[in-house]
Amino acid sequence: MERSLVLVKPDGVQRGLIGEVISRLERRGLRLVAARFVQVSQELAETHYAIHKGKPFYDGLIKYITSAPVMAMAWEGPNAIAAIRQTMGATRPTEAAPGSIRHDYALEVGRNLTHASDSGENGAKEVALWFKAEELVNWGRDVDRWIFEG
Ligand code: IDP
Ligand code: MG
Repeated sequence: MERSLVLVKPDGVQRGLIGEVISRLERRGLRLVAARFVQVSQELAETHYAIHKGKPFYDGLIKYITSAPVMAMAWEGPNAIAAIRQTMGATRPTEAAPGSIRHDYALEVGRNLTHASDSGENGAKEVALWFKAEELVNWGRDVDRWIFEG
């Protein structure tokens, strides 16, 4: 079972796409673990995007993610990392697969609506950065056995 941080970034929130993102992840069969609507601080933004520090788009990225509230969530499931990144689509919306969120709703890489963790290890790290342990809900659904093979 993998976990991923998912953010509906400020553009997604402003455009009323929180429900669309949640709906697509639910429909995929993923299980929600935690959710928090939050105005991102400069400090959290810099820690979250530390790997991109020094890149030409870094300052714009920090400005973007702190510009308005985001919907932060943790989702889990088998192959959650690959499944969620596929549902989001490639980083550049014009390279995102048809039917993915970034393909269907976005045009520019700097306004690409969502964040999803890129590995199981980073998923665990990012979920721990954005949520306290007591905010993570351990639960099961009756339908899990029809979605999760194991
Ligand atoms: P990801 O969100 O698909 O994992 P990353 O390469 O980790 O993509 O980049 C993080 C975020 O930084 C992207 O989602 C996008 O918002 C922004 N970004 C990445 N590359 C560029 C760029 O060339 N110009 C502007 N923003 C960028
Ligand atoms: Mg990334």
